[in-house]
Amino acid sequence: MTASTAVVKSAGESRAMSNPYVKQWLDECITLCQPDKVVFCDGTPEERKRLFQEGLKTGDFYELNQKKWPGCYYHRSNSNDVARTEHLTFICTPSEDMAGPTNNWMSDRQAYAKLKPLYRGCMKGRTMYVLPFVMGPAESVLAKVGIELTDSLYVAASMSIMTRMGNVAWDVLDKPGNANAFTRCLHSIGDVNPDRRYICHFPLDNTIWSFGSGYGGNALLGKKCLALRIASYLGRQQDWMAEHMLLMGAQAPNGEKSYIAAAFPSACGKTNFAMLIPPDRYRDWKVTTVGDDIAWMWVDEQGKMRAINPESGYFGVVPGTNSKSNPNAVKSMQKDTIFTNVALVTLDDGTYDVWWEDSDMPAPAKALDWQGKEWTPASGTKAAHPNSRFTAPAINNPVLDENWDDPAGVPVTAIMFGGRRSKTIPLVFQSFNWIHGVYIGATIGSETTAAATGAVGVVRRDPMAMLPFIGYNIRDYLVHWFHMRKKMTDCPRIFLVNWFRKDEKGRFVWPGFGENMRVLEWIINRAHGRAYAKETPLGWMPRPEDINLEGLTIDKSDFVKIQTISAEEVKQEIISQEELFLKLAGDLPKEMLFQRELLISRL
Ligand code: SAT
Ligand code: MN
Repeated sequence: MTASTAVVKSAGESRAMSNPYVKQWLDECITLCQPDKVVFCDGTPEERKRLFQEGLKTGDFYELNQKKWPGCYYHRSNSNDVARTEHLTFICTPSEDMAGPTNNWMSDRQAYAKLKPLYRGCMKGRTMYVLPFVMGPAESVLAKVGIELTDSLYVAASMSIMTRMGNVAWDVLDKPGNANAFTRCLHSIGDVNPDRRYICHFPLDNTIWSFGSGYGGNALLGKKCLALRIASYLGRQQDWMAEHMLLMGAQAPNGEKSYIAAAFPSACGKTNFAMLIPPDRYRDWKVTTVGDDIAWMWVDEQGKMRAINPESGYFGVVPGTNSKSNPNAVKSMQKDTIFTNVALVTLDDGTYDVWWEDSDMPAPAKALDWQGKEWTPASGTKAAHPNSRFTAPAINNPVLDENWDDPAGVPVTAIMFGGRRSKTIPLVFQSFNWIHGVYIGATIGSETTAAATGAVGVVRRDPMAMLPFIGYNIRDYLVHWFHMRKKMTDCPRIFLVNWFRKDEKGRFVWPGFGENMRVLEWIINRAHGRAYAKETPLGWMPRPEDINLEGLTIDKSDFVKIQTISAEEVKQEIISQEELFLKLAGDLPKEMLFQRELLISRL
């Protein structure tokens, strides 16, 4: 440790220093980064308040009007730093085969050598925040501790919302045999230069080094980096799964409760689905949220699959969120929330308000846009960045599930895969069995939207919606999915859904949003062995009379239309899956080949 570093004495400091592994790693990182000051965070609401106050001075935060937005703050990130940078994200292992064909790979030694000079002295003149956190309820069999060292106030405040932070983490490390069981997360925003930006994962060392970005998925290292990439690697070693899935509860009028895990690629409405409000006709049903982004799943002693949400907050897309599209998200962000990269509006009394496209509020006459530039409705540009975000505590969610924090997790009744597909893929079908379900999940595709750069409407394969998040070789990941079945006495039923199928005039046929409840009801009834389905080449499908269509603007013939399977279109689909299969070259698990052949022969 350099003599010029001031370590702020606190309870957290003494707990950190009493752990020899933490102490040694911390000493190394302080010597490398040379911060002026080291602050140990405890994750309390009082501390978060102090971080916000500090941020008002440094310019990291703006305080919103506290009457309208109690406890809410605004943050603007660098305009070159507003989304995850998959091309700068690496799995760093001795052999390239460990990372596999879908990840960027760097040798671990090379990565350390490349990044060390970047970190050297990078925190001079800055404060290093030490963030001890737990992913998952601390008493859960899957709970994982991480410690993030960061020079970003925004990251410190955000992590205290998104994770269980503070003493709870030191307590887990103090249990016998746990002292060294933590993910070492080193983060610096550096000079936010994309040419010096690296998000590196070292699964063999349980280590993450992130440099040069302050954006959520790149910088809140508990989220995608730990809870998906590192965790998926650990899950493979330890027989559990880390998946990019929402977790929701659905309680039927008779009190029966089912839990569903669902994987949709980005921009397919995961957060909206996890907070779904049943339509009037389903008033006696209750839908509740366990999680909106990540599920960790394992097999319990009875051979049943259970799941926890490792996070304790939501980091959701803001534009398009309003009391029609997602009333529960609107309520979740009403207090104690950080808004990032939306538009900032100055009110008459000089306090600040926020605005975004498709919010409940009409556009303001003028505002500062997400880049801090003067904006008016005539500007012809977006005021809020399409990927602007809210960071809100889970406890704000009015439909938070009563078991969301239960260390025993929730039982998983069904797994859904989905994507945005204007043709070919029907509204809903069930896989014939687990292996067929894995094939369906592994081959899901989604059409690119205007929110992302590049051509719109191109189908991109995104296996299990995990393409950028699998922390090891996709071949082994798929084999792991097959292997998990062998551990279960009975397994969740697997379904594919597509809310986005269009008619010949290019209009969405299915009404979506709360009406997805009708599909959910069929899925739940199928999973419990109660609903009828007919066999088709793709899987088990409901007939119009098997789904409640009462009171909808669409009729049975519309329903038949979006359930139609065209052999020609499915053949095209199989051909377009080749792109993914070729990437896996000689490594494709045989089950995948068999499933494809069986599908072809069913046509
Ligand atoms: O990658 S982020 O966590 O920033 C957002 C997301 O894709 O869920
Ligand atoms: Mn996500």
